[in-house]
Amino acid sequence: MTDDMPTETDTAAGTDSATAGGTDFAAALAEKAAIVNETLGELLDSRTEILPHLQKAIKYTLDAPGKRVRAAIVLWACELIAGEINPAAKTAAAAIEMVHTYSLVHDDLPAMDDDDTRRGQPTCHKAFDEATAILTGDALLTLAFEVLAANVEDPAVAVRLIKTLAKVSGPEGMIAGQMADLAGENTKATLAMLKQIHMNKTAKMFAGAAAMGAVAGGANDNEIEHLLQFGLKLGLVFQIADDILDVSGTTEQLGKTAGKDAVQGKVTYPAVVGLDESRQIAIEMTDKAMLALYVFGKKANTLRALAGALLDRTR
Ligand code: GRG
Repeated sequence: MTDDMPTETDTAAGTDSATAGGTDFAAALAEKAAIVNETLGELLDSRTEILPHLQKAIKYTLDAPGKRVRAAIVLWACELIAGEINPAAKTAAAAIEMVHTYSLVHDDLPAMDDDDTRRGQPTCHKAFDEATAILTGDALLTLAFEVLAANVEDPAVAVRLIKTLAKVSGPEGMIAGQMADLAGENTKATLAMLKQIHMNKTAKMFAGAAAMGAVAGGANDNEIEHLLQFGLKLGLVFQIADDILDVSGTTEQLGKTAGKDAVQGKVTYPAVVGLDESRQIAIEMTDKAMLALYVFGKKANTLRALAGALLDRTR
């Protein structure tokens, strides 16, 4: 669906991407991030048997200033469907943030991307040690599924959320993308390979976030499918922007080491098609993301603003 479902009048055409729906996007994201942070704090504080050293490392990584984009998408998608954020959406948002944070902790390890800086502070294995960082990632990953099972009231909703998160983050999702990303280093990649890596490594988590919010909000299958497609396209925009920022941004601005992709011979959009073409593809993908929202009309303006903001992001 979606790719063949245009008509400009159905989309956000003419909407100012940064202020769609009268929304100041940065403020809207900050508001959602605050809800996510509060939920993460409550969920962690109620786990009293985590050993202090592990608890410290988990808090160190989770409390660092991540953007909380995936978690915010869960909340926005729920709001779109249900008209409000419910407890299941808050738990789902916290769970996807935990899985995302685990992936960053493991990605930064010497065996993977070997990085010293993340979210503007020393990476977990630098601040603690490698074993602690491995266990911190493991703890975040397992805790995410535990909180979904334990804290989402309706068992049918809980199972659907667990299934979705496992699917998009697992061996047919983010882990597949990470594997292909590592295997692709210093090889001559085609555009098709690049798309496949970005789809798995990044876009599926965005799709999962949108679908989880929809499920938490009680969406029907058609609504879930449209939000899933929106998330996939949005995730691709996010990753292309990330590739571009790695070339054009600074370490201070990004909170992680800039310029690493070229040094490591990563398969990125700028490496495969150049900067100008990368930007063009990101713009086209943003349009496709917005088109997937046409069924929701003006109610989806915040998500449209998100797509515009991610295209133009600077961190
Ligand atoms: C280790 C299984 C495993 C997977 C790692 C997420 C990932 C896969 C690797 C991190 C490196 C990278 C460039 C991933 C692509 C996705 C991405 C741009 C992650 C960074 O997400 P942001 O910018 O980070 O949302 P914050 O810190 O804001 O949460």
